[in-house]
Amino acid sequence: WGSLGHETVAYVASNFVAAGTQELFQTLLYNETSSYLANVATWADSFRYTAAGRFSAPFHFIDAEDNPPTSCGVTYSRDCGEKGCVVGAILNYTSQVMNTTLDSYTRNMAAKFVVHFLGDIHQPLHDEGLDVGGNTVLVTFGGVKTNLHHVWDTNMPEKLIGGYTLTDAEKWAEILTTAITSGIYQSLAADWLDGIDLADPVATALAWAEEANAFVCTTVLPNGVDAIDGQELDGDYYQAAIPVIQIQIARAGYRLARWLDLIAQAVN
Ligand code: DCM
Ligand code: DCM
Ligand code: DCM
Ligand code: ZN
Ligand code: ZN
Repeated sequence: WGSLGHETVAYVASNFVAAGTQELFQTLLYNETSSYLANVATWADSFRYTAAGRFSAPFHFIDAEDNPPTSCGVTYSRDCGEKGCVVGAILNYTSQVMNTTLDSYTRNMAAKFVVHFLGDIHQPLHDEGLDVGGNTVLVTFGGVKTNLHHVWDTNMPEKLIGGYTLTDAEKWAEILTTAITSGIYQSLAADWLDGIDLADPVATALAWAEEANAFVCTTVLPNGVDAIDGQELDGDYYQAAIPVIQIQIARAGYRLARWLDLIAQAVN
């Protein structure tokens, strides 16, 4: 996701975490405001473009070697490369946040990675290897040349909300929070937490990756790459994608809240 998506995931999570969780993460992140998660949600994207952070670039995705739209699926042993992937990164950085013998610099960085990677794993094209996660599929959106990955990360969320400021993210998060507590997601949200197991972060994250990757076959590439190659996607394609983007941001935020709650329970 772009900054709007990541910050919205973070705000949704802040709306659901327990008081003790908020306290722990405000301390780890040196931020006592209500934006303590949103303010660090895009840090991992800046870090990966620095020399010191290059190692973390593969941690933002898992390149499923499936065959959409015929066959979708994620396998840890097959798809998590030797340089790492988002599933392994969630495992490693979750363990670092919980390790109170580590220094606060390391745990601060780990907390920022966890907030970011739970967002990215819910973007369908971050769980797909085809055409470098859609990066080499050239399309237009509103007449502007871009690529399929960027359309999902940024163009479609920003068209929906009309901007990408922190305030835009906060507003979108309020809408999704209401949908979870009393709206279209109310009957579904409890199931979103099924299978969450802090003792098995790989199984937990793989289930999230599988669920997001399934949308590559149904919604991202329903008729294959050739059907959208060079096409304008601001039309029927956008209309079909929006419900998927909305539910994936909502799920990511709700699950991030529970994941941070479980971490805080284990640490406190
Ligand atoms: N980005 C950045 N610096 C750059 C290029 C991109 O911070 N030089 C950010 C903005 C994009 C985001 O990276 O929206 C995409 O990364 P990801 O989907 O891994 O979060
Ligand atoms: N950004 C974004 N959507 C845009 C333009 C920029 O998410 N349409 C992000 C990418 C950069 C950050 O905002 O990381 C700052 O962008 P800028 O330098 O364009 O203000
Ligand atoms: N990306 C991905 N899968 C890949 C490579 C990259 O999901 N195999 C994502 C990470 C960024 C975006 O695509 O969100 C652009 O990546 P980069 O800036 O590394 O080209
Ligand atoms: Zn991306
Ligand atoms: Zn990322």
